[in-house]
Amino acid sequence: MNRRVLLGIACLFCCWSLTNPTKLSAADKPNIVLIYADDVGFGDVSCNGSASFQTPNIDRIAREGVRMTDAHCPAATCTPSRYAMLTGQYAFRQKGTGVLPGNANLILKPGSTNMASLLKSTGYATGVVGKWHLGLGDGKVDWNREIKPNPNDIGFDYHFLIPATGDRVPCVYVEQGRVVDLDPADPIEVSYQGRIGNQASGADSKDQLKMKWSHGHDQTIVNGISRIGWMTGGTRSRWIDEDMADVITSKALRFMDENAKRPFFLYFSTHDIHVPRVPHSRFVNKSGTGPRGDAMLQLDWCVGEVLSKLDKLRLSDNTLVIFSSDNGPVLDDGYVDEANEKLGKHDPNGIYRAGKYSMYEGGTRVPMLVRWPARISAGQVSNALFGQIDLARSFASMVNATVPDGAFPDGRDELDTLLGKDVQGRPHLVHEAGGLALRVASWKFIPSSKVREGLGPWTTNAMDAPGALFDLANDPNEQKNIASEHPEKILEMQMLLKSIRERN
Ligand code: NG6
Ligand code: CA
Repeated sequence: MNRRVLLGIACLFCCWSLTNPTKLSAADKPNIVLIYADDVGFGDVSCNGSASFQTPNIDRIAREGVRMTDAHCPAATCTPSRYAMLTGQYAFRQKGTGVLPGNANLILKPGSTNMASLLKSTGYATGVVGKWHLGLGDGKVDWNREIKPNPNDIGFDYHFLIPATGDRVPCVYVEQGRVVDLDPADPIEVSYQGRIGNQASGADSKDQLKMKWSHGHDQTIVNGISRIGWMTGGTRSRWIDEDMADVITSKALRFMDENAKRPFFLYFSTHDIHVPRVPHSRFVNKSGTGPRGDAMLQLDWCVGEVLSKLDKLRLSDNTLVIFSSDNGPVLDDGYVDEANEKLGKHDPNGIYRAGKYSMYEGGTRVPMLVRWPARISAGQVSNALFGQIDLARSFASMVNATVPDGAFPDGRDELDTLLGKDVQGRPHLVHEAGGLALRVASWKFIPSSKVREGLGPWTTNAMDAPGALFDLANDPNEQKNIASEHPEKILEMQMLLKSIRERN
């Protein structure tokens, strides 16, 4: 080939690259930092309207990128949302994906494709830091040895985990398959069947508690807080809740430092603002709304640390940063922490109805902020319908990876929506909260006869058969059930939901 022909090909390639800005060559693979907060509602961030306290670092992502107003986690609780986000498969298709106990086995199977394994196969360094809640090991977990399989076996090069939740035993960190700083002379045992050992519990030693439980959470006391489940041993390894944000943030920053020279994917899964809400003393009483708001300030600090690390490493321009949440907000989720009493005028769910555990919008419509200066113009607001279920396939598209057959079965390539270019987004989306609800354009169909309501877990709202239909364009707060006026729409949505449900 002569030089002219080569030059011509190079020019064509340049033109193609410029006209296809979302398709990158391998050398341009952006870093991906997915900051996944816990139980943060649509209205808990000031860029979505929280006026009670400010979240300037979280807001910075929106200011420098896209703020999505109609983005949803797959489910209204943690485990199914995370399972679905990482596998691109709705959790209802897979048994055992409900909220897991702290000794559950790993529900992502080694050998099957997930977001991390796909990115790893294209050369990414992959890490998960923070809340896991997708189980560990296989069979009875022995916390005193290497626990396998663990995230290393499903596509993460590095992990530093809160194994389940902050309110579930074992209250220890797991790094690369092992409990951190375990004293072999003080082995750990965990039970969700019945009491083990002779440690104080929340039920019988209330005087030892620094934060009282309101429902559940009355078993083993760790760090003055009683938890769900029983544990003995591992005294030296037990976490201090007040230090948790500092500990996990430092691990996230270290992962970025160590992988600054290659494309990396960091799944930074914060504990905040899940219960127990026990932020570090530097955030206590700073939000004016009690521990829940203080935990939001702490979360905002964590986000700030991540963003300034990217600045310092000069990686901000070519890093896709996403901030979102695993389910909607909740006030009293089992501890007496004044979440209701100190709420004031704060609207954790913004203008939406209900929150965590609910099929109403508040259950799954979460903050979704996306920044990638090299490819996304700043200051956009997108009202496109978007589901986190699409993240894995969209990342695959972004890095030009081939998705293996059968992987990410419910996910769509919504990269253009993520980048603010497609203003429509998904044609339909399933919400999972016990039962299933369906969105099609602005229509919302809730077939269930009982739906959790409010910002606490224990209230239900009985609906009239055949369920409820709302037009979110006119009624974003889902107040006016127009099912009886639109029997044909109900039928159409029932059929679509049935066909999605039956698809494998
Ligand atoms: C519930 C817990 C709640 C929380 C939730 C899981 C009780 C009474 N309630 O069972 O406190 O831990 O599970 O939250 O135990 S999630 O965000 O991880 O899904
Ligand atoms: Ca959650």
